[in-house]
Amino acid sequence: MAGIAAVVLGAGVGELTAAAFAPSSSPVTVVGGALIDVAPGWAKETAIRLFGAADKMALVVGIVIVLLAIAAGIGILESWTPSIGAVLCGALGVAGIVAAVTRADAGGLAWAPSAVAGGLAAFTIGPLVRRAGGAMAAHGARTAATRPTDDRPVRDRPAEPSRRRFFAWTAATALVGVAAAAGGALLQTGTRAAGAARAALRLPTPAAPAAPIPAAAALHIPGLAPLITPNGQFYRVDTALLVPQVDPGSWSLRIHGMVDHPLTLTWTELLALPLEESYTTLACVSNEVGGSLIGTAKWLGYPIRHLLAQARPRAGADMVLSRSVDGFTASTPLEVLTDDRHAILAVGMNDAPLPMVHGFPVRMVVPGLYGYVSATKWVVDLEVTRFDRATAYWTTQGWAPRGPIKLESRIDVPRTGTVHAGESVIAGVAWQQHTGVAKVEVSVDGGPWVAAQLAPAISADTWVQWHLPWYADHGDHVIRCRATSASGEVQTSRQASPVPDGASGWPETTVHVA
Ligand SMILES: Nc1nc2c(c(=O)[nH]1)N[C@H]1C(S)=C(S)[C@@H](COP(=O)(O)O)O[C@H]1N2
Ligand SMILES: [Mo]
Repeated sequence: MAGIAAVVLGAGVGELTAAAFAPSSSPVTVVGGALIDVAPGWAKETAIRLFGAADKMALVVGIVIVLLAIAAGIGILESWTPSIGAVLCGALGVAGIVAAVTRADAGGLAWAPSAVAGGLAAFTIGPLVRRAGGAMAAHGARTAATRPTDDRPVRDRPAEPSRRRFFAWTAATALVGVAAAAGGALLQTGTRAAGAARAALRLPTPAAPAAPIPAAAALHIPGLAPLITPNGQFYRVDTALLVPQVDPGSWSLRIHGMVDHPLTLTWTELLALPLEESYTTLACVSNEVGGSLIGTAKWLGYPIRHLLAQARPRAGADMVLSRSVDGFTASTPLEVLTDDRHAILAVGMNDAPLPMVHGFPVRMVVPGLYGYVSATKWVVDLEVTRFDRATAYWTTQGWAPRGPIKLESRIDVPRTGTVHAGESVIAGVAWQQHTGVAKVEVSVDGGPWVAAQLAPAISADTWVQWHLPWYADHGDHVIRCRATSASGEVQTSRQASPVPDGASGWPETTVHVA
């Protein structure tokens, strides 16, 4: 208990120190961030699959549990060998400092929170454990004193005050730690300039508004994913344990590397440019067949090709390495950013400023590529380079350096489970961004492929909805679907898992009709 109390005090005050002086360097956050970076790709995939959007919370809870277990162990060691506790707490602090200063967004005071945490725990653990020792010795004396030979009443022994004092000190120590951590959390939310700036932000009216969506594009079938994904429901995938807080006032984007005219763009300059609206469906390479790591939004932004034209890439360059404020990188083929598609620096998502978790104030959106090679959030740097010279974050983990989105489809209705017999409907979505979908077919119980009715697409850069009336007969049924792209490719039945370049295979739903 003494070990846990000392470490809780240190960690709590460390979190508070971070909130006040180095918001991106809280001890738990930097350790978590370092773990995310060193964890093998399969571990990250498993975490995303198991916990989904709660993966970060799960990691924090895991770190806290492991830390408390270590703290208890240190307390026990200290009771055997005095002073070893201080050394071990100091070592924990040093581990935190190393994690903090090696983070990409480490500031000058990055070392401070973990130094405070380790130092405080190291100073507290010895005295606390000695109190525990005193309490235990007194308890031992009391136990001995209750033997029949001792006829004094138990309450007269000096044991109780010393035990009670130990518990009081331990509880008080831990409580101060918890209060400090809570105060830190409050401070973090209260002083976030980025959040305040976002709340006050009015996006400029688009110079080129998106064409209206064809009325028939949205099918409004219960259970079918909405054509436009509301921001609050949009999937989130990133390596950021703490959502980066980028104040637009201090944001700038550097374009450099193999270019004739390196340039820097500020927030005010970006907002003054003629911004364009476009609908693009974003998809994650980790999306399993039938999975939900995909969504469509109306984005507001400025075409990256215009900025690259100004910077003038040199001959031989074939890639743009985009970098986020927290160090994440993505490798996007240069030709994709210079052709005429809506590859943009986005500032708006569905008529609102980008939500914090989706990259406020500026992110990239590139139709046709998976997010890990194109959709850098909190983007601050574009380096024009070559695929044989630079390697992006996920490519170092074994994912493909280029990630064109595979032709895919999904059955949303009916869900796996029980369906009522009679007139029914099969419906879903299909996508191959920047190529478009020409046909979706459905096969029930391995029977012939039947063409579904395809709703009009918003554009080739978005998913399309489809549906097929179905008379559901009693019994068990297997429903499959497959799409054909606008260029004539038929969605492959070959099942592939997401690593290294995206899942493939026909989606399948099994229903029991009753
Ligand atoms: N800075 C940063 N940007 C990032 C990532 C990240 O980890 N860090 N993940 C990418 C991946 S893998 C995907 S699929 C998309 C997801 O974007 P969303 O969270 O807005 O849906 O963001 C991309 N941009
Ligand atoms: Mo992703």
